[in-house]
Amino acid sequence: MNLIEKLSKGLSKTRERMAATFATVFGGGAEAARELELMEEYLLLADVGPVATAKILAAAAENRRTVGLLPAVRNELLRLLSFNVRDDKKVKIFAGVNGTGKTTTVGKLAHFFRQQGKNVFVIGADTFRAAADQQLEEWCRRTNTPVFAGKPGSDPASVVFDGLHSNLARTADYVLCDTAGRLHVNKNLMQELAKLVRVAGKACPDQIDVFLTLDAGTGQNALAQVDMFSQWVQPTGLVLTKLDGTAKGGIAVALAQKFSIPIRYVGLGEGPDDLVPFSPEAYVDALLPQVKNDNRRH
Ligand SMILES: Nc1nc2c(ncn2[C@@H]2O[C@H](COP(=O)(O)OP(=O)(O)OP(=O)(O)O)[C@@H](O)[C@H]2O)c(=O)[nH]1
Ligand SMILES: [Mg+2]
Repeated sequence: MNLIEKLSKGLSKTRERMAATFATVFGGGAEAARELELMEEYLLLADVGPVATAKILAAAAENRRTVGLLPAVRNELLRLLSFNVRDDKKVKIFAGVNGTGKTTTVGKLAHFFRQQGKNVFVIGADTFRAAADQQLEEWCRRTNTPVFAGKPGSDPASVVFDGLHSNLARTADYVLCDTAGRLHVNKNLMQELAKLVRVAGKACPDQIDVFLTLDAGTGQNALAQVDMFSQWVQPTGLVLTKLDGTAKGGIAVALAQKFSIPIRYVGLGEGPDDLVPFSPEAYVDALLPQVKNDNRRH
């Protein structure tokens, strides 16, 4: 299965929910007002959110006359989701709320980079959860990636400091750093994360990406998570996990509309190959229902 097929399969729950209605209305010459109503309903059900939905439909209104509503919305979505990704940083710190998929993403990304022949080093700075180091070590064993995991209870910033000053970090193309899950409303834990990122930045100036990991299934709450994390650290990228198991795949659009933080990777399952770099085209094609013959003029 190629990446587009994978993403398309992952988002099928979102898409299939209304595909039949869509085919009837868009393929059957319904009135323009009904099309608009349906498109709005579709975007809201996919969890694009009311603000982004209103903006997309307003922006699509102009083009709609010439190309039809569906292609106009498609263009607007592509515009929203296309980011200028600045150069890739060597050190990638994964942060996020508990259970969003940080450790799994580190494992999958290590696999992804290893397949490209890159040297990867992993730092396990989740010293909070008892079995965190074992989970990470198991992932690294599968991908043959060296890992330095901090002792349970130790200061995560010190773990990152030690890890980044090791020879393995120096010679690696990429260093992936797993951190403990934390609630965005817990001030102490957010301070701890800010310190960890500061320490990493001192060890490797200008080489730090902070990737905020979000569970696509949490819907609009993901917006609050980005908001709160951004008050403590500056996320340079978002990772949207569990897109395979949700009918709320449209959250990527809401995120893109609200924050100018690029979505970098999406998680589409629990296996090592189930992580793909975010592609706006693949995402939009997988999100929107495919309707044939939508070339009518209004
Ligand atoms: N279906 C699916 N499951 C995922 C995906 N990413 C992670 N998971 C699962 O989600 C669960 C939590 O993943 P973890 O990687 O442990 O999450 P975490 O953010 O490290 O969790 P904490 O360290 O406890 O905060 C595991 O069962 C993973 O297999 C994904 O893209 N799709
Ligand atoms: Mg974890």
